[in-house]
Amino acid sequence: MVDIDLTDTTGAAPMRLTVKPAKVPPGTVSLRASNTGTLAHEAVVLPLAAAQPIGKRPIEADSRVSETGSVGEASHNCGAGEGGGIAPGSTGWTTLTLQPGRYELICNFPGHYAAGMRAELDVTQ
Ligand SMILES: [Cu+2]
Repeated sequence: MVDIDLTDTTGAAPMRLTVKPAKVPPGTVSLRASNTGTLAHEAVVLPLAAAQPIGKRPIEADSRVSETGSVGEASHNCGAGEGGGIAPGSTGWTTLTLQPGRYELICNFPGHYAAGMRAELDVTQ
């Protein structure tokens, strides 16, 4: 079980996405994303290339980043998988099978990635 905290400061930056633990073994991984902020948030799991740093994805015209290659997300309010966002005070979850590698967990609501909502999850033995 990986716990993800999604938060903001009364709708403003800094916004934060934190992951605990930040390192898990490969295989079945359950993600539980709790929104302790004041806006809707989500957690999307994107692979990272070997030397790719977190926080450097290009911001597109809609103030979001590309989700190409996404391996899953927790964005359903009080439910599993993909949805319209996790409301303040609620939790969303998903269970994924993760191969070894580095992943970046992000909130892709417009502007939230740029405002700081990203963290690394390492999947390794
Ligand atoms: Cu967010």
